[in-house]
Amino acid sequence: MWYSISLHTAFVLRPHTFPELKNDAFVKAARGEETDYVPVWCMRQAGRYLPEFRETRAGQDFFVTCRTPEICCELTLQPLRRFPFDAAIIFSDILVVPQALGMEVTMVPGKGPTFPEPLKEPEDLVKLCQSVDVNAELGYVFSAITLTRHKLEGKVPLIGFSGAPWTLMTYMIEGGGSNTMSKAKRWLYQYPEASHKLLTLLTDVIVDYLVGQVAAGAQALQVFESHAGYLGAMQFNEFALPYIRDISKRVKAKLKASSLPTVPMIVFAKDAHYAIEDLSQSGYEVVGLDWTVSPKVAREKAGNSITLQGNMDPCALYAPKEKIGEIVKKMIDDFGTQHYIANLGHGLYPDMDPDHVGAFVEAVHNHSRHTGKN
Ligand code: 1CP
Repeated sequence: MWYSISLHTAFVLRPHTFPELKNDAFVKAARGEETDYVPVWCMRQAGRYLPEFRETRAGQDFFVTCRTPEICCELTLQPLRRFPFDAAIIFSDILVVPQALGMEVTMVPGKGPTFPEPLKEPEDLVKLCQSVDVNAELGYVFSAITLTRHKLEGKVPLIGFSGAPWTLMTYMIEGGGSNTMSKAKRWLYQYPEASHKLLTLLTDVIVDYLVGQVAAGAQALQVFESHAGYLGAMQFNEFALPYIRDISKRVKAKLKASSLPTVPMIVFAKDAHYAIEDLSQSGYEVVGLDWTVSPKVAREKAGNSITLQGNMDPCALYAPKEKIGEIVKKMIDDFGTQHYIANLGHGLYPDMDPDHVGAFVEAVHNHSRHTGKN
């Protein structure tokens, strides 16, 4: 009886049948295969810069939205109706993982994510759920992915994502955004053992969460280490890199063991220039770059076999459209058209002009088609 077994078992035993993928440029580039043009998508492409996004979100609590698959699906599809992006990213948030661990997180308009009771001392770790059932706690994300994968009708691939352990740890200790991450960094220096315990717990949940996303239909996975830049090389090597490596290794092993498709994985560690070489050997097919590293330096550090993703300064979208075209041309000339996925170096801001996002996408397609395979 298929319907009496758990959702997870159903995923494993009977994978979904989805519409055939029509535009595989992103997946091919991510796998290091040759493409006819440079695929492009934008971090935060499903976001507040779109009037239709603001309308759909209006008056609705952020995390209620995240828990409503139909709305997540709609928000994910909105940017694709406007622009010929080569990939979609599921609308959700990295902070659903701390929620799954039992923490309360609210999105305060004008302020951002807020944890009323952040972790203060190592004793607080016992309050966290020590073994998370991702199907029970995060099944709503899986449902959103499955629904969106159907509604995409194979137009472009769907990217799933998670925050990386260190970035999630910062929110859980800081209680929200922070300029210094000094509370979270205090843990690294004062309580290294408890820090590793927390990072290990997060890693375990993230691994199951990412595997669940693939079972639900995600065709690529991005791991966001957005707060990597607050760590120096030494701390990154101790508190971030080992967990980032562990995630790719364990996700791939679990996908294989469950006969699920192996999907390309992207690691985006913002401002971690010192780590580009290590990240390119950490089991991910793609290394995402922020705008503060030059394409040539990044390529030298990463080697030729890895695919790079990025890295236009998001604020370049404030420039006139012709200037955006020039910046894109230089970026593609420097990265080359192969083993490369165009993106911004971080997410879009709410005050950005959708027309300029369109100009960015168009410039990437036009210039890379024109330049040919180099
Ligand atoms: O009401 C709203 O719409 C709030 C704005 C918003 C949006 C659109 C938040 C709050 N999250 C999201 C969606 C979101 N978050 C996506 C959706 C898909 C897409 O990219 O189109 C993704 C991938 C994220 C991931 C995320 N959330 C990251 C990693 C990427 C990054 O920006 O570095 C981080 C750090 C968060 C935390 C978060 N969520 C929201 C805000 C404002 C923040 C940052 C808070 C802070 O540190 O100050």
